[in-house]
Amino acid sequence: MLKITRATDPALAELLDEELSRQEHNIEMIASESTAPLAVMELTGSVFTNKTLEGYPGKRFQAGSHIADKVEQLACERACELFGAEHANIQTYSGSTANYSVFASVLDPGDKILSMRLDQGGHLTHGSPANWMSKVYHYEFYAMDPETEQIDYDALEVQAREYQPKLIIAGASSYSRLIDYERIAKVAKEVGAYFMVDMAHIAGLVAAKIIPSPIPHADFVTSSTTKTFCGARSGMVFCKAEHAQALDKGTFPGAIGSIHLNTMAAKCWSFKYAATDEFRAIMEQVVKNAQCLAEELTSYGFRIVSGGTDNHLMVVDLREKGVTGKAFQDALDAVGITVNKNMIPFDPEKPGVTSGVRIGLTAVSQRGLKEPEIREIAHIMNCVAEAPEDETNLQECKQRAQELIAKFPLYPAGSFDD
Ligand code: DSN
Repeated sequence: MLKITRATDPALAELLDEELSRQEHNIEMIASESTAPLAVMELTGSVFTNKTLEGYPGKRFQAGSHIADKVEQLACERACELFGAEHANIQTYSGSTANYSVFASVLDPGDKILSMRLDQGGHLTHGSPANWMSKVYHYEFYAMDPETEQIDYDALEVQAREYQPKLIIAGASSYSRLIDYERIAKVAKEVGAYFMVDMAHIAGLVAAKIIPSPIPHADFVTSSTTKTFCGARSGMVFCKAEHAQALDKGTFPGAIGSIHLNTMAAKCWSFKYAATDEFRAIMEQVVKNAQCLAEELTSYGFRIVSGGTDNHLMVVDLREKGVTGKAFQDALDAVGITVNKNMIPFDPEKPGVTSGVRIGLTAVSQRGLKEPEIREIAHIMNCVAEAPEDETNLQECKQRAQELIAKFPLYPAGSFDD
């Protein structure tokens, strides 16, 4: 696959080889990651990269669009069927631009948005002061109930009534529980707000009907197409038919320029693949593996935020183990298990240190790992936490991790041979 790069830029080809080897030999458990199927790789690098196109099928700004029009129409039809949506716009480049598309569709500068606290699971583009959206709109944030570490719906309702936002956002980057979309939709309707769900993390589980869908309840549903959806590095937005015109205008020309037709073709393939029994079986195993890991880690004395998980991820409170999120992340990295440090709700530590890590099960489930392997990973994690600075311990853990993952190839043998 890298034949020409190898000949023309050996230094870069070497970095690609190193990254392939890193992914192959490591146990990748970053919750926002998955492994793109080879068809997605193929289509992402396809001849559609060459075509510049703006507008919508039948209303383009450039000629030569009749074939691309068919791809976009097919992709939108498949997307709507897969998710049971009334309208899909799949021109956005990522989950972030999917969110910007919705803001551009229905909000004016200065409008008020109510969204989930970033340090309790929300997303950067939902109003973090570090994100430029915070300069455009006014934000208030809802929080977790300190007891349950789940969304405090009563408080959210009070906030919505007092704040009178124009948009309420649900959806998160590190929230392991199901969200009561119906309840939030009800309060959004009561206060006259639009309701948007960012399902980026859980889109694959929703597509496979493993967990409830936000589509029937929300005005807009945004997503990236990586994460549990296991597709191209891109985005998608769904909405009710009544908002279709606003969404299309808000997306182009409102928020983006020309389409990335190469990733659109890859998304089109994924919308077909996500309807298969094969994909559904992987998604089922993702949740089983996540629940297995949560139970095992609990048995070793780790505390799982909110007590468990209903989806592909969990946030683990490490305080009982006497190790910070950063130290545990680095020690796991040294043994070849990749996770990320993560704030726990009401975390006393700084964001660069944290008291927790976030662990996701999508990529390992795609590789075929099941409960016995997950139990072994939990045991390795516990050994690492017991002595994160002991080099001999880390070496032993690394050997066990490598032996385990070597039995589950990242891609079929020979996939990247030239
Ligand atoms: N929000 C980041 C994450 O969940 O890792 C990337 O989308």
